Amino acid sequence: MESNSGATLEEIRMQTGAWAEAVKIVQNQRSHIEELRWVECDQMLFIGCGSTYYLSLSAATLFQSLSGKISRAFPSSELLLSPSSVYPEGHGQSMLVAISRSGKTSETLQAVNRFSINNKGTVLTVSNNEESQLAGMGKLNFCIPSGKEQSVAQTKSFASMYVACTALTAVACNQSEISHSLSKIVPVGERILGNYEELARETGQNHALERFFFLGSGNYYGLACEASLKMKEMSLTVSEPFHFLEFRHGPISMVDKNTLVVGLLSEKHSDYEKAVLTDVQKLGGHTLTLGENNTDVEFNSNLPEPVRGVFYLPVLQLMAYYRAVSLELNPDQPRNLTAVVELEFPR
Ligand code: F1P
Repeated sequence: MESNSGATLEEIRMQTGAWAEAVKIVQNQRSHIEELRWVECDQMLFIGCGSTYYLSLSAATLFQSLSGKISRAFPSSELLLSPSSVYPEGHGQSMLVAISRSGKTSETLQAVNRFSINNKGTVLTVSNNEESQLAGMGKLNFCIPSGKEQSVAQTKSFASMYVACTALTAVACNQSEISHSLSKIVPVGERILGNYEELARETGQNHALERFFFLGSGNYYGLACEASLKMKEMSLTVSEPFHFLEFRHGPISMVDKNTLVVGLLSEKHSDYEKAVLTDVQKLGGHTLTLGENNTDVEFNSNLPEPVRGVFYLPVLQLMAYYRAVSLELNPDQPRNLTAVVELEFPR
């Protein structure tokens, strides 16, 4: 089965080149980013669909924690269907970061159009397709072509755009240590890929596991959502994400010996987070932890926490890939999915 599903595997394994390009592309526009009218912006909005919505969730949380500015994420469609939930009454200017691998998803294009026509503020875009409409719609456009993919499910593209959002946040928030640390992520990523592909394969191929939960708090919640989506899209497996401590409030009733709970551990609150996983183990469930150290998947990066988000992705992407292949599914072409959703909207 691996022979006809090579694109996804290659894209996951080769993603660190796209991480490096993302850092470069953002840092090349450093002076333009610094010139944006950040102080006049009342709120940051991050939007996307599917994977790029989950990316937005993580990016908005990171941006708010480093800037102190209100930062929220929405599915692009909410700017069209529920604008009152996006723009508070009497609010001033927003800064919109529109994220899309293809740059062609019509909900995202329409949301940006509507935002601009209604003078809501400044638009920035993050994508992988320099020929797309979206890549020309922002005041600044961060396009990472080496993140482009053949596969339908996003892996390296997601990671490249996530790194771009981290780099953008670092420059916008004047966090020079984080900007500098981003130049060191590639060797760490390559080491993680090299050290843990076997673990990802064994876990993915373990058919005794029937359902998966991904737990993450803060900016790791969006990444937990994305990891869970990979499991669904590629391997058609029942999978759900939760904020760590939410798991005890109902979902834990699903735990049995056929359950794997994956913990995207933070540095600050790992004691609280590990306690949830201990509860899972007491109920006979299995756990897998990722984090800087003292975890099943150790990053050992010695880099500041805000740059570590991307390190959670490769092993979880590989796990979904190997599960799909072991179930004789083609991860390059998930069931019922197209790479881009293009809809007609009334003008
Ligand atoms: C968004 C997206 C993908 C998903 C699916 C449909 O695309 O939701 O995340 O895998 O194939 O489209 P994009 O706007 O990021 O190109």
